[in-house]
Amino acid sequence: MNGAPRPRVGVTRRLPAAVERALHERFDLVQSDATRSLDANELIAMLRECDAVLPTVTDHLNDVVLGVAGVRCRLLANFGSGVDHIDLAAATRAGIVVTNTPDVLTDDTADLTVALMLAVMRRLGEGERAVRAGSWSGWHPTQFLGRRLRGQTLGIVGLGRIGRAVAERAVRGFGMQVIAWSRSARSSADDATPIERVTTLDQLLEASQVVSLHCPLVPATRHLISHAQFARMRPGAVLINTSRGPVVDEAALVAALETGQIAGAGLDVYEEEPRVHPGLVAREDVVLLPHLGSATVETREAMGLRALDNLVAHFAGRIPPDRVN
Ligand code: 8YV
Repeated sequence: MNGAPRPRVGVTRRLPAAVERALHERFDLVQSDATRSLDANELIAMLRECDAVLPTVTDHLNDVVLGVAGVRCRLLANFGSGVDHIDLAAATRAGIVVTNTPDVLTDDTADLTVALMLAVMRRLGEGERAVRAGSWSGWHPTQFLGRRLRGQTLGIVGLGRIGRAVAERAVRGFGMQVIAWSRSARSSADDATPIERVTTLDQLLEASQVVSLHCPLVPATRHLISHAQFARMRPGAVLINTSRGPVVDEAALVAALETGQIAGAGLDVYEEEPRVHPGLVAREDVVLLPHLGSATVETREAMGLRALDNLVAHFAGRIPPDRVN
């Protein structure tokens, strides 16, 4: 060991062991042992004590937290792709670089989206609950009949990496037709998967049997799907959300389900996690998962190592590869 002090890195949650080992080899870690997220005062203390912080989606790094005096932290190496829990403008004002972990979670999040599509369309939650409750009376020709995916139209809102990966699975694996709408008009020239781009969200909602959300949460996408949008959806349609809870107006979703405006929903994310709207919990036609999109051993390790790459680049004086501000 030479005498140069190692950078001090704050880690807000326990991470997969391989990631913690890799971080430990390079940095002095200030790590929370708590199984909960840090509160504002704890986050501020970490920002003041550390050269960089590795936060997760449950750490609310808002303008108050990032605007305090005496912050030593110069990098927020987020563990995850979405950075809506970080006020990017406040971070920039405070001279803090923010990075994320794209790519590595694309496949797993797309897989989970397909799992939710199948679960809702084939009524898996309902059937599983019946078996567990002992209320299953045996096979019956018209019991728990769902809808097949093949031939249905899937509408993808937000055609980024995950949206494209879902489209690929839907077309190649399930014989669905895919249409897509994005706020940004990115070229799809590189796509081997046939995806028809529509020019308005309403067009997509009116044509889709399954609507799946894959846009980031930014001011323009908060409550992107609300009363007016549910009114546009087809009566038998279902909504899948593996992006961010506040993209959907949950009260409007409950109303749309109650009035039969739509036929079901599959959700991995919620407006105020971990709280789930009681009107959703009560329904059989809704499948509810606890924010599992990237929750595999492989991906959580890869996310940690990608955050490590950003830390290493930063402390080597380079621009981190996944800079977002
Ligand atoms: C992560 C996610 O579990 O990457 C994201 O944006 O929503 C999830 O896959 C979460 O962000 C971890 O902090």
